[in-house]
Amino acid sequence: MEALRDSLLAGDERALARAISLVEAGSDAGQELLRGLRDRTGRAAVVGITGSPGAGKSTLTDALIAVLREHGRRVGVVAIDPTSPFSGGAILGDRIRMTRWHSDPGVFIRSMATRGHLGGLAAATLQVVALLDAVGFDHVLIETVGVGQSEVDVVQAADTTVVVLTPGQGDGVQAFKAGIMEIADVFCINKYDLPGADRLRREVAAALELGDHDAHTWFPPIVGTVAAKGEGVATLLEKVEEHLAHLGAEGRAASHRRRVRAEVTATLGEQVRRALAEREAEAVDRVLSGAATPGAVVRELLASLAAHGRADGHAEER
Ligand SMILES: Nc1nc2c(ncn2[C@@H]2O[C@H](COP(=O)(O)OP(=O)(O)OP(=O)(O)O)[C@@H](O)[C@H]2O)c(=O)[nH]1
Ligand SMILES: [Mg+2]
Repeated sequence: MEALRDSLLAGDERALARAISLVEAGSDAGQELLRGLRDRTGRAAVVGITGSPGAGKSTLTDALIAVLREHGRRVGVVAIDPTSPFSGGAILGDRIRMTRWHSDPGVFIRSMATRGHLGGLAAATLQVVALLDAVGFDHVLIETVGVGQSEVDVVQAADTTVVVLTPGQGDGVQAFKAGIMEIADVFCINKYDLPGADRLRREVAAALELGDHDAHTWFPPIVGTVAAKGEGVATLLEKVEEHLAHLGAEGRAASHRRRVRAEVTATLGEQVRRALAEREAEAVDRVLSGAATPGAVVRELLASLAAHGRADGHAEER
């Protein structure tokens, strides 16, 4: 582990790939490695990129990497592989597009499968972000599908959340419904080459005007992009940087703390969920027969969690 840590901090890419696999799997070794690196986290700008399936998030991420590389920034990307039926075919496209960065040591891209994490996807994602942060990536981009569809809440994970909308899909209206207006720090209207883009921009602007804001609140800017051609992407990055500057050191520290809190909460949820899964039938039987209340069943569950000392949530796997 010591050797792995040293190689990691020396910028060894293979060591990074190995460390990420350990962390992603939720292994004890990975957890311990990350613990020893925690004091190095909180420096990267963590940017969430969210939007409906097919909105162009991956294309945009790729274009953002290009601009960030022009500025000499090191970029880590964590993409949650969508397994939804809407976007099942996109993964291959992502892989092909992203391979152009393979030979660039300043870029590290990790696609997270939605299965196979002992501690759950949300915790694993946040931990991979923390690792990329610790080893010195300047920006860490998280790509996930929209709020409510994803197991990973980008709002809790990111310093800055970019919401990607596209014209002609009723996306504008959907965004208002899904409460997306509240989570966006920056709006990106992608596929600006398609009809209806201007109208969507006006709709979003009008909706934003309705909210209350004063001189101190951040007013989310709206940026039009054609990600497929890289158009507008430099402006999008400028707006992201402006938001990061608006947060300042204090806001960034708060957001770093929120990220760790989300990690702990996700781990808690996963452990309780697993413990319950094991004893669910028994618990339901006892409530059904009147032998116990749901509250009592949960208290017993938590007591047994504590008694088994499953501090890492996967003692049963060892
Ligand atoms: N016309 C147009 N098409 C675009 C633009 N940006 C991306 N696309 C296309 O939109 C499709 C989906 O792009 P992706 O980047 O895979 O979208 P995504 O949001 O990552 O999709 P999922 O990860 O499956 O949710 C691809 O065929 C892209 O080529 C754009 O600015 N204009
Ligand atoms: Mg994608």
